[in-house]
Amino acid sequence: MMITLDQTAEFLKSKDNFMILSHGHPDGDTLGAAFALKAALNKIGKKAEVCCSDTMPSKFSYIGQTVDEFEYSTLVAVDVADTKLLGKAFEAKYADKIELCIDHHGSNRAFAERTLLDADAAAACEIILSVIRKLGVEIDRHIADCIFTGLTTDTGCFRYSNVTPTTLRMAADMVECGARNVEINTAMFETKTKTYVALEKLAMASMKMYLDDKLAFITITQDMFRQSGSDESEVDAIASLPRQIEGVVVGVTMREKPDGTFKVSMRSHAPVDVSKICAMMGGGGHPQAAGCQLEIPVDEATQRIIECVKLGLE
Ligand SMILES: [Mn+2]
Repeated sequence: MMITLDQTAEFLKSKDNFMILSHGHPDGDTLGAAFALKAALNKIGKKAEVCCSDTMPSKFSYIGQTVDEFEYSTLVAVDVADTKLLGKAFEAKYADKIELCIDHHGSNRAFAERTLLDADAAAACEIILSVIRKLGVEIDRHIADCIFTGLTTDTGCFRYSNVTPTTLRMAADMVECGARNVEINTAMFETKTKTYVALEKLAMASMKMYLDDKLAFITITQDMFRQSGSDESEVDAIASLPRQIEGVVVGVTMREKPDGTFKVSMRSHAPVDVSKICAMMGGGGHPQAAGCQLEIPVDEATQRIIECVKLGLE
């Protein structure tokens, strides 16, 4: 059932002991949204913790720390479009128990008992900020940091087509409330680990061009993770690279998982809608940033993606 902002605030006020789930392979938006909501619930006297099936990358440690276990009575998911995205273990454990999902993916599968969805929001953090305001909670510096983190990371530092005047006003409000915008943007977009730089070099060397150079395609193998000392948590920043090339309209980053299957991240320039292209392969996401999973050999996976992108460009 789809619910409104008012109904969401009423629901949160009527419950307690919240376990807030982020999606697996967590990013700044899912974590920022989860920890901002936790802080707001704490401020109105509720118990709340954040759980994630994967370890938080250390660059987000200023936002908070996830817990492994929590005696919860209310299960909430944020920035989660599909229970698959919770990660395998969490999907099995929680998929059918989620009472509220707050999300901004148009592809949201409405798996929760209640869903607050705004597909026009650039980040889940936009919706969370509206929820927090509706709860009447004052925005302190910590909440401002959390919300700002989600806004800036899901918009590529306010550069992507999902940015609206609302996004920018909210970001300005967060800075006014004390968000450390310079430090956060530096940590998110400038500082790179040595292992990331080593992985980026290998990834860029793997890049191939298809479809009259409209499609740039990076493949990251398990061997590249071993060689660079990097891991999956550092792949997100690479996904935005292929689209940066002049003339490229779709950028694909395909990475091999330890079990030999592939996770595909797709980025595009408007009007090409990669959520539709990824939907052809069982995935989804946003018009300019989407993904899917493929359980076929690398050559087949590459061909399948090229074919689907070709259809999407027609
Ligand atoms: Mn998001």
